[in-house]
Amino acid sequence: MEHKGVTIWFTGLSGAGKTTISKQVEAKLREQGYKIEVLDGDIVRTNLTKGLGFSKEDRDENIRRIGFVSQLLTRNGVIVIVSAISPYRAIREEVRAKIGNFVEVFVNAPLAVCEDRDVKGLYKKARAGEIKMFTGISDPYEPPTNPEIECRTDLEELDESVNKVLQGLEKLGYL
Ligand code: GGZ
Repeated sequence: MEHKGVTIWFTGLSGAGKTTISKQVEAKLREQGYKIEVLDGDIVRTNLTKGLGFSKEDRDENIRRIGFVSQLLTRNGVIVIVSAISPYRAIREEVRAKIGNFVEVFVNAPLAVCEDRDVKGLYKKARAGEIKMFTGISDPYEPPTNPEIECRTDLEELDESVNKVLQGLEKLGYL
């Protein structure tokens, strides 16, 4: 029998660890033979949502398109891993309602920690005003009120966060 599809939606600030955790989750699930697709904001913005910027309107459009593709894949039994800041609660809820089999993972690290990591140097640029509308600095981030899973990447090891996601999926009946 075909496996039940699900969208695992990682939301959180830039540098919180969404991509890092999702890559590990992807690898573990692939090892176990699941069909997986990954939609990472960073990459999707070079094709599916190319040309969109970071205004509220454009971010919502970005999320809507990612959500649409996730919906198609999910209903065909794929495990979809989305990794996008997705800063607005309302659009996350809209996408959740459309997809149905939806697991929200809040990748939570305090802004100060993300800024301190500054892996890509974007926070520095945002502070200098070189990047406008940067999430957490000059643009809002609305944390989930009731995520299925929360990873505190400032307090947990990567393995712990990854296990939390896998165990959460199992508990919810998706694995
Ligand atoms: C936030 C920005 C911005 C602004 C460029 N605000 O951590 P990254 O670098 O590699 O991933 C971030 C990515 C954000 O794209 P998303 O599709 O995830 O955003 S959203 O869900 O809000 O549509 C970041 C980089 O692009 N980036 N400018 N102004 N992040």
